[in-house]
Amino acid sequence: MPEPITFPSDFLWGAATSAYQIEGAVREDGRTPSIWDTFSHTPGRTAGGDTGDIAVEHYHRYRDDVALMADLGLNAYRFSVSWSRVQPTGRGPAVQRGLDFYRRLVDELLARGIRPALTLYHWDLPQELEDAGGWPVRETALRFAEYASLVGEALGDRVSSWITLNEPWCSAFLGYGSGVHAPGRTDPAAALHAAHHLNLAHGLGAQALRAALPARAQIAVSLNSAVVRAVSDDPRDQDARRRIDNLANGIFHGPMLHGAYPAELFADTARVTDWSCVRDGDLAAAHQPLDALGLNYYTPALVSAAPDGPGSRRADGHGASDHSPWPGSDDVAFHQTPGERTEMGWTIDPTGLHELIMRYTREAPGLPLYVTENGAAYDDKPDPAGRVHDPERIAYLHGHLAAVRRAIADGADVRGYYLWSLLDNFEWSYGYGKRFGAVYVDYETQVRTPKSSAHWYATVAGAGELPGELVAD
Ligand code: GBH
Repeated sequence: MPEPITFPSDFLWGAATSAYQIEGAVREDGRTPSIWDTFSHTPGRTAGGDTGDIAVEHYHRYRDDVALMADLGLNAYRFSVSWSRVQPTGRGPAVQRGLDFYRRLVDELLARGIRPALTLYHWDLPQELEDAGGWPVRETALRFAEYASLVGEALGDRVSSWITLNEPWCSAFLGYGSGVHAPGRTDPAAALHAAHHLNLAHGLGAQALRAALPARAQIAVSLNSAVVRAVSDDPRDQDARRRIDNLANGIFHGPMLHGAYPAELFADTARVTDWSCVRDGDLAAAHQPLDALGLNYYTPALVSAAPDGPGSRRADGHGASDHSPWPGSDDVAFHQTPGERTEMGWTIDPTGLHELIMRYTREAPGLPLYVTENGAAYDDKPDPAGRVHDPERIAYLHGHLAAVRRAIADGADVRGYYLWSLLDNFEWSYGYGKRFGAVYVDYETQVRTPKSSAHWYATVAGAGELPGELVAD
């Protein structure tokens, strides 16, 4: 047997969720619709017309869910706040009942020794703000800063890890570019403007949090942080790689970490927008000191120059849309990375996670890193005895945690790992058909059953080490 792979003793072993994917209770205690309520209720937008109306009823079952986390030995939990639950119109004073829910949740976590990490924005913009223009308009960034300050004031005494935005790439480019996410718009210029205003929102939000929170609080952002590879060394393929990398990574980490967009981005997208939305001082505002960086990783991307010119792109794993989420990149083709895939069709490649962590170790020297999401969807089903065996997920987690440990050995400062996801939940445009949970949810009864991967993860978290080799369950 190879030696077990030991992690630092203060490593955080967590799981992650987001508000719209688990809470349900969408009309309770003053909550108003977000863009995801509107989108999921629009025919044809989600698989089977699924919505988050009920989801996994976490709003009412949060106590049991926290108890479940404690049973699994987790010492960290990343969740998001529903903006329209605490500030229904996206403006003005907070709704106490909304804030009280998160206060109760956090108190429950703290009582069980689980460290909360709070994400302010995981894609659920209050519909009223979308009606006023959404992320493509500047005002939304200012509203986000106000919201950040309300939540910071209310929960700063008990939450010490804060994340401004989750995966702004998805908000901008899936929401306003390909339209497979809410609000479902397909306007490449709007998508780029949304990206800029998300950068601004992050910076203004971080400033607002800094003012509202005690000094010990940690402020971070969770980026998609894609791993983009080219099919060959051919300069045309390398150029395609560089452009997609800038649209996936540099467009956000440039302003947030370095106070500047990648120089070539403006030229690469000149046919789409003149970038007049960028005003003096915006990049300085986006560039706020951070205490940590969150990386979400699922699968690498593989690109080439389109062999037959613009229009010959292939599907890139973001659901069916005739519209590209990559503005100005019609001459880039996306390829399937070879290898085994999960139920999402995403290739399993732990080397991508190692590569990503090492890249951000160079990009942001000295900044502690967290893997704020990583996980896999499989077609899980209970056996006749009611147990759920998911050896594929165990293998996925083992491979990716081993990659994290290799990165630590190579000098990366990774402080924790949040498995996506604690529970099976509403997988956005895929609805309830794709199960990412370590815990199985029966959507008829809402009964939770930890899968074998949950038991495996509990053992790993408890020991602080990975078995040296995978033993089939
Ligand atoms: C995350 O999004 C979300 O934060 C979470 O809410 C969601 O449930 C979870 O993942 C599972 O989907 O274009 O070739 O680079 C992940 C969205 C999926 C976007 C992988 C980038 C890479 C394919 N990401 N995708 S590529």
